[in-house]
Amino acid sequence: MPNFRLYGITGENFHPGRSLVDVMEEAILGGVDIVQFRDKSSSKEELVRKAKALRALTTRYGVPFIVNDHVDLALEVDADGIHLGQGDMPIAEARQRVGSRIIGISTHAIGEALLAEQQGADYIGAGPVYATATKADVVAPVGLSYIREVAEQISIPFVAIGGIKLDNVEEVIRAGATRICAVSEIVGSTDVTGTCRTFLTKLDRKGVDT
Ligand code: 3NM
Repeated sequence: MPNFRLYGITGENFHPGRSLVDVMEEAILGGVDIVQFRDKSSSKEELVRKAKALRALTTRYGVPFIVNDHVDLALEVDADGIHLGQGDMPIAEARQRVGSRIIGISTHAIGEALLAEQQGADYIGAGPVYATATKADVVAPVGLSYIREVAEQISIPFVAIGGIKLDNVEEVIRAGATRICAVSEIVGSTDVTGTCRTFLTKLDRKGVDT
């Protein structure tokens, strides 16, 4: 799969009055280099409309586009991949459906991460590092120790997620994360582009301020 460092996920609740495409375009301009459409509340028609708009945007910028949960939707809009939760369809079944497209899966414990790698996931999410209100049904925070474990034991790309902010990301990076995802901190920002740039600067510095 293409390399990435700053993983952007949509979160429309965090930017009332601002369009989904505008906010994600600002994120891409700030350096988000993979975009996931995550939407737990829209109707089928709305999901298709939004996913198509994001597909057009990401194609324009040459950024991979991932759809959360909905394999049919991912195929319908020709997304580059899908992202699964632990409760979603098994990776083997997803692989049959999406072929060589990217498959990512959320993991919250090292056993899940090892299994995902063994079953052919292209990348994993590792989290939630900190408490988050963005994902309703998420497990308790797994902390930096999980990031250290994954960094040591997993060979496929992993992205740290969950409660990551500009003011705590350095310790996540120092724990071994080279890829970061933040939802509310990015899409809820009054300066989406600037926030993304600052995340990337911190990644460049490997979490060490000089
Ligand atoms: N997945 P924020 S945590 C979508 O741990 C998601 O699998 C998580 O949002 C996981 O950056 C999370 O606003 C929400 O905390 C992340």
